[in-house]
Amino acid sequence: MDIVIATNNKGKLAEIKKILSGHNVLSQNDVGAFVDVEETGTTYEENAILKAEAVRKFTDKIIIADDSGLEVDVLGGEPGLYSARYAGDGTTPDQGMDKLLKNLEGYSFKEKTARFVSCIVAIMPNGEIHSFYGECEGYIIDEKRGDNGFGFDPVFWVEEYGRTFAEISDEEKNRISHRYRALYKLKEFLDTI
Ligand code: ITT
Repeated sequence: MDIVIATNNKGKLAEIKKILSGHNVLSQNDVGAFVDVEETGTTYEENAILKAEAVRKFTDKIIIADDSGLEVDVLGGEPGLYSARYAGDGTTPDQGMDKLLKNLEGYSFKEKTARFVSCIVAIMPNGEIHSFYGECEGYIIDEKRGDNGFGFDPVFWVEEYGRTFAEISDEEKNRISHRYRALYKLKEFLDTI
């Protein structure tokens, strides 16, 4: 099955390609969709739909988009929906992590529970929309560790491996991640059609 991924995030694209390896996965650029939508939605699902819809005029294949975020409990769920621009528009993931570590100063490790959340939306050629969710629980540590992955991976520590998402391999992350869990549900759905 041909599937087009609506994202400008290279780390995300690489992950999705690996997880959906049984399918022919194309990037939005592969179908000439050089778009970058404003994420004005008030939920992950709304934002994922905005991204997928923007690619729709370029292809009649299945389009999927991910909207995701990191929710930290003692920060009331922040940065959440605003994870990509936590330190302001146009800032780097490194700056986002610096802001997060600063806001979490003084909390103990055990208090810094957090989860990554992913909403994967698939828009089918007939316009039907299907949404799938995945979560992964962990803790925010007080320094950046590891070079793999992207975004907040260096500060997100998971009990399963006793390491951060940036210290484990792609294969290890793709066994437990929020995105894997949402994509697994998408894969099950695609198997039924
Ligand atoms: P697209 O919208 O083009 O897909 P984006 O990076 O802007 O790319 P989001 O709006 O969904 O994507 O923002 C999600 C942010 O949440 C992302 O930029 C990271 O900061 C963080 N994030 C989500 N999943 C992550 C993961 O697996 N590892 C690390 N950080 C992640």
